[in-house]
Amino acid sequence: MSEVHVHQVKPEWKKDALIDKDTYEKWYKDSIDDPEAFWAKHGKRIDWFTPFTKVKNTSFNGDVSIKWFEDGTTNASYNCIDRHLEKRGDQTAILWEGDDPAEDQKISYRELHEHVCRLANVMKSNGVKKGDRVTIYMPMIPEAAYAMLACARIGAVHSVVFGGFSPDSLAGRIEDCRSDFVITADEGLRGGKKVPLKANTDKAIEIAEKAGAKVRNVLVVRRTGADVNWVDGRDLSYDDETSKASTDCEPEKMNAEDPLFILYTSGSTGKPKGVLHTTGGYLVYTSMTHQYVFDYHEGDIYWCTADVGWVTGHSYIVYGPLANGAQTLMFEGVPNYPDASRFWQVIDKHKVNIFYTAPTAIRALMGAGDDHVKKTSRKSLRVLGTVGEPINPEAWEWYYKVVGDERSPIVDTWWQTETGGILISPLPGATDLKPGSATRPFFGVRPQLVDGDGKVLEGPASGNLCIADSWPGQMRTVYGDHERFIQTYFSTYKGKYFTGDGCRRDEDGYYWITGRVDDVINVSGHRMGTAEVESALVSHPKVSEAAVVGYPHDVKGQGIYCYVTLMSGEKGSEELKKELVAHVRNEIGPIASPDKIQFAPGLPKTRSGKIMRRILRKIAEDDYRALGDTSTLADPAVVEDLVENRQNKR
Ligand code: 6R9
Repeated sequence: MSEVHVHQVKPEWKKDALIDKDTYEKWYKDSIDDPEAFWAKHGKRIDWFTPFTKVKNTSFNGDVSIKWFEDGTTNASYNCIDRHLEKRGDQTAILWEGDDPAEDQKISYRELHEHVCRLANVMKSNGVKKGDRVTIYMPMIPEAAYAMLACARIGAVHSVVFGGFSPDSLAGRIEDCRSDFVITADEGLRGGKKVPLKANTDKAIEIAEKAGAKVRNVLVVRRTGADVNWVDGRDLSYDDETSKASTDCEPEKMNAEDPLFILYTSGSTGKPKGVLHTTGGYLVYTSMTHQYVFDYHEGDIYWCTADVGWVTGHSYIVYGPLANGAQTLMFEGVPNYPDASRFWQVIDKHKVNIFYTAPTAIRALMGAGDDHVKKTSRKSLRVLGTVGEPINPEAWEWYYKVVGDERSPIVDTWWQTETGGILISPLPGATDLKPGSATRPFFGVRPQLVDGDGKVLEGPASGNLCIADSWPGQMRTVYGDHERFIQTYFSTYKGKYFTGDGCRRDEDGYYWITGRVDDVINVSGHRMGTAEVESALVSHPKVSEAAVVGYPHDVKGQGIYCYVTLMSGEKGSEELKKELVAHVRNEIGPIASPDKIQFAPGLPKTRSGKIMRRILRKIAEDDYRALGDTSTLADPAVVEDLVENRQNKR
């Protein structure tokens, strides 16, 4: 291994930091020794209508049951808005920066309250009740946050679907949670390009209704003003409806364990799972991690560049920051529009103090050259963060030196849709940094490394990353399929939550995530099940079989490599490759676009018919000399053809 360059906590990072080294060690120890007492104390950081008397009631065995603060009642929207009105009514809550640099908007907490109440009343008067599922398919505009908070206010469960997903993907998600109310926009705008959200929604509903779903209403926000198809009786105009609605709406009294949202995410098998998060524990955990991981201080301008379609947008654009009364910047655009200095321009324009983005963006901007960064000031920056995939030390150092001018610590935050919030990360004033390591666990988090036989490894070691005990932000179930929840996360290693990630722990107890150990690939920080891409490919009439693997990609982290066997009589061509790429984009969305397609007369299979992905991964990485034992293959000759025609020759 190359030598690790340790960046010690600088005196100026420590100076006003909320947590220093000693406090971290003490709090961490307390949180592990007595979780009940620790979380009883920190559970009070949010406002409760009825205070909880029970703190932790969790089991990772048997039927797996996770309950936090179970007899308390509260409301997420109340905590993100109402409780700030007295002190911060006129302070900005959402700082919106449009795709077009000339467009921006500031929404104060008081205005946020008004917008959310109006929308909540519109939903109520159109029959949305506590417990109903509402699908949100939106661009990054303030109305997306209003929609989430309005659901939370009336106790409806939101399911946000990323605006880049196809009508098919949207249909599957509407169908799975039987959602009968959809909120969308006429069109989205990203990097100067329009995204036909309403047209996609219309198609999705058609598909979903064929499968038995029924959508009662579609509420449409006007973003570009495009002329869109309108279904009378079903479609509602956001402007018309909200302008008539009252600006007062009592927040619903929610039990701590009442569902807050469902968010679909990819796994190694089957269709995407509806990850279910509940109210109290999620809010305690996201607000607490937001405060301590980013060393958030009152008045800071905070910017997380994620999309609300992903969990990072839920926890660290909307719920965490707003629960803390922060000014959260919401960005509609992309990093390279109008040019590759956009992020740094926005930082200067709004004097951003805390900036949180993804390694894939950092690598892409690094590739665009330092000039784009250096022509901006970035003096306001105090803390930098990354999330979504492992960050390579080169990109880390560039982020640290060129973007941060060596003034700001980088928090490399490891977590998952399932974990609700950050589990492993440095704290700016407490943790010495090692580029590429997510460093140490957050309070209350007990990581364990486990070998293939389930043995817990001590000291420096490499293994599969598990978490030994529950934390308040953890998912509670897979929506509608608790058995799948148990099978996916708690059956591989008895009594432990298995993350699906591989990990190394070094001699200082630092954690280094090495990537997924299952059939999930991480493309630009987006999780993709190889099985999903395979099923999209085989739905093409000319394809008989497909196997998909990830391979190292300079910018995306991992690229999508597809081995495709055609129906007999069909011939592979460049044309057909293009057709297949378009087909997959159409089935899932642009984020699933194959990077490489290799036509293969046969796939390497064991005698029992199992595709040997290990071999396919090696060939895709152009590392075919290390193929290992191929003697168990039904037909070892197929491997020669695959190697001969590999698409990644170096
Ligand atoms: C928040 C989010 C989760 C998977 C996770 C892991 C990878 C996320 C990481 C990281 C290394 C980090 N991942 N953060 N790997 N270092 N700091 O990304 O959720 O979309 O569910 O993805 O992403 O492999 O298992 P999600």
